[in-house]
Amino acid sequence: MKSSNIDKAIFWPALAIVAILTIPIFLNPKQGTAALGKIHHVITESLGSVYLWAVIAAVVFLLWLAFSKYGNVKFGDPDTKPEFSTPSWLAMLFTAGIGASITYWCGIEWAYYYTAPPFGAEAKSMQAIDWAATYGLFHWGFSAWALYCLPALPIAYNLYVRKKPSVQLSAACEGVLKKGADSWLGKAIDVFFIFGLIGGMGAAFGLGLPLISEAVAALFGMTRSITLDIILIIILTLIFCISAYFGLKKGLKRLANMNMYLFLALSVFVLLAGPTLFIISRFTDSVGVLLQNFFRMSFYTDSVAKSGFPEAWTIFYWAWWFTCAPYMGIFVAKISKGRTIKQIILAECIGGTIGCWVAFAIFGNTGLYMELNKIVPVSDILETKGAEAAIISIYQGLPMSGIALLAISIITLIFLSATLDSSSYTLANVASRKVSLDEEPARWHKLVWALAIEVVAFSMMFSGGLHALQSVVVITSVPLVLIMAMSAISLVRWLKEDEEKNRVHISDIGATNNGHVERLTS
Ligand code: NM2
Repeated sequence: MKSSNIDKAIFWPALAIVAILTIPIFLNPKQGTAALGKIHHVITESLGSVYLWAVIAAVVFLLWLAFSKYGNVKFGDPDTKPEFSTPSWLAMLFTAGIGASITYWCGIEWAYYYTAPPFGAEAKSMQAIDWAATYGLFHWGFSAWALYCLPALPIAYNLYVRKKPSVQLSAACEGVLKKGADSWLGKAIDVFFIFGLIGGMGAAFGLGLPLISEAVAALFGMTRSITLDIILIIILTLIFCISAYFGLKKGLKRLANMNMYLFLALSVFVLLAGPTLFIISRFTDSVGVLLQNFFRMSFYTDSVAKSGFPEAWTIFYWAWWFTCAPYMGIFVAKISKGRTIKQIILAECIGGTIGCWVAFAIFGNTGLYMELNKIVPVSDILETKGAEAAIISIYQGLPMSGIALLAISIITLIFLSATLDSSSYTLANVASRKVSLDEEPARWHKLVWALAIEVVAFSMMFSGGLHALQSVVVITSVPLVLIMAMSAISLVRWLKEDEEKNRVHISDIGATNNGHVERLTS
């Protein structure tokens, strides 16, 4: 691909808003972050409820779609067989959507809720323990995966049923774009997609890097420093450049898959070496608390006591899943030829949830056990030394902690390089004109987006840490709430339109040709 293939109407505006977001932070970290915090506050104050309603709407919409007559609509011709076996398809779905951020949050999320619980509970009380062990399952459960799943459907429908060779988010919204994906509104959608993804992946970086840094420091008995952080960023960028310049894309993909097995092995190790019975019974308890309170948690705005919990956590998390959802949608669409709407919905919402729940149950409850039994003062470490040190202290409380620390550093490092590679690839594709599905974007173009992600991550790390990160994620997610709704409406329009054009009821076709909808006119 030559430089002339850059879509200037997408590339420059996207780069410009990333610069507008980060330059003030670099110029004046304190004031820059405070300004971001203000915007964040205004958004969550005024739009907080919108996020909560949007997520529930996504869950209800997908439930309806999966079990409606459209659930059997197949992505491809009636005789199209799925490209990948179901187990590897499920594994790919999970690996694509979950990266370094799970290695971070599954160990420590509970501690924030334990010390500052929701619903007016007293810090470190029995109720706080219940919420602490449960909220992680909520923020990484089926509501979150419903957001991930939503864009995959219109993108895949456009690709395999309408047979349009585009995976752009704007193309997935064409059903509601009067002037098509090439209109200014279409370009704006792609610009906002880029903006959101850089915020979402920047956040994964802003958390993952300090975690590796802390683990490496603990392994070698040093204290974590900016120099170590910078060395690690350089190593990561080098891995990225080597893979991009020497065409090691397949190698990196294989490495990312192996990484999942490594993470699985570490989970089994922690399950067995940690408090096995507590993990299982506390998880069981938490599932009960979640099912009992699902709607309460889903609609919790804390409108009178105003503890700030929903804004700081639930809305931040929904925003984060929103920012990464279209990227996930593109990937899922590409690997889901031959699957049905219902299969994708169930695979993501049930399969994805189970994957996250296993990690949260094992790592989170191990930390909680250490805290409650005074083996490691996790919450004190969180308060005095920060989240990374607290996560590492949990590993240090396990037998063979050196191996566990080495494993978590390698796992997070590989997660981050794979994320850098695949998100910069997607960003470069979206910011290019008429790239066919298999055409590779220019290496320099990928490098620009990889650097943009790193710069955003750096700005978060060296300004307000978690607060800056939450602000950036929330700010970058706003347009995506509307865009995701547009893509869902677009899908329903297409489904109805195509059903009419066939002049046959889809469920009637379902009996004869496996639910595939064929457009007579395309
Ligand atoms: N989510 C899952 O690399 C990553 O971990 C990004 C973050 C949306 C919270 C995904």
